[in-house]
Amino acid sequence: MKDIHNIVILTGAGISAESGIPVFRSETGLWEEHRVEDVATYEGFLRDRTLVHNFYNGMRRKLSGVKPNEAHKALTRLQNEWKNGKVSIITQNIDNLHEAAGSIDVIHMHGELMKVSCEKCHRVFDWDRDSSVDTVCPSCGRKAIRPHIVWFGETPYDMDMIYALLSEVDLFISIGTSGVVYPAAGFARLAKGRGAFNIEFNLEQSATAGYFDTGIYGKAGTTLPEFVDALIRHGDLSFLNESK
Ligand code: BJW
Repeated sequence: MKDIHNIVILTGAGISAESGIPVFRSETGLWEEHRVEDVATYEGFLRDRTLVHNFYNGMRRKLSGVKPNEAHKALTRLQNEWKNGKVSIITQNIDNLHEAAGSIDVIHMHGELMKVSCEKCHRVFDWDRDSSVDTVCPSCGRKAIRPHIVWFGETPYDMDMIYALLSEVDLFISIGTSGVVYPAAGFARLAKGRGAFNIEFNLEQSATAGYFDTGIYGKAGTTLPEFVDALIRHGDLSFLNESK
């Protein structure tokens, strides 16, 4: 097994499930009362801006009582204690639980619930209250505020930075994502192409399980802290062979 320097971590809704935030693709998922087309596309926003503002207002309010879990904390520990290279966290999640756990430089490729942006001047603002069609942009003064969320058909954020990280990754770890939404679902294949060792953490095999060298299945709040502890102690993945 090759030496590990740079670690890239991709997280999805499953890492926040044990904090009480429902995942997307389940019977009780986040879109349960709405069609995805209505609340997760720009066309849906054009059809009914009030509905979409209120949908994300509800999510933003719920987030205020939510705390990071052991999986978020384990990633912060890895960032703090890994001395052989860089640990980069890319999240598809719009919650702020990685930051609440103390992680730094988190890339939110699908946007952030605690931010809004202006459709006219394109500035982004920290936002901890409700927004509506009448909300005035703090910068240009126009009523053109939208949730700072990447909807289907829109370009995710920081893709240049993400591709640069994936071009120098030695260990790629995917946690709690179903692997059905692109471009994130393609990162494991890119990392493999670069020669990385790929590991997925999930309750079950994801749609992209074929691109992973190994999978660790169970709740991330239990499996991830154990893995991070072993990785920091060994400095490599030799413990994976020992545990077989
Ligand atoms: C646990 C656990 C525990 C549970 N422990 N695990 C046809 C083919 C290919 C692609 C396309 C296509 N047609 C259109 C596209 C593109 C489209 C796409 O991928 N569509 C697919 C549905 C087919 N993608 C886009 O439009 C994206 N943009 C784009 O591609 O632009 C072009 C471009 C590409 C590259 C460079 C430049 C330009 C934008 C995608 C935006 C996604 N936005 C959302 C948020 C919506 C708003 C909201 O309501 O919040 O992001 S959708 C939603 O899905 C959200 C998530 O981030 C994302 C991924 O979901 P995630 O995180 O995987 O959650 P789940 O619920 O699916 O899975 C949870 C997992 O956790 C499960 O596996 C569980 O088992 C596990 N789990 N508990 C460990 N305790």
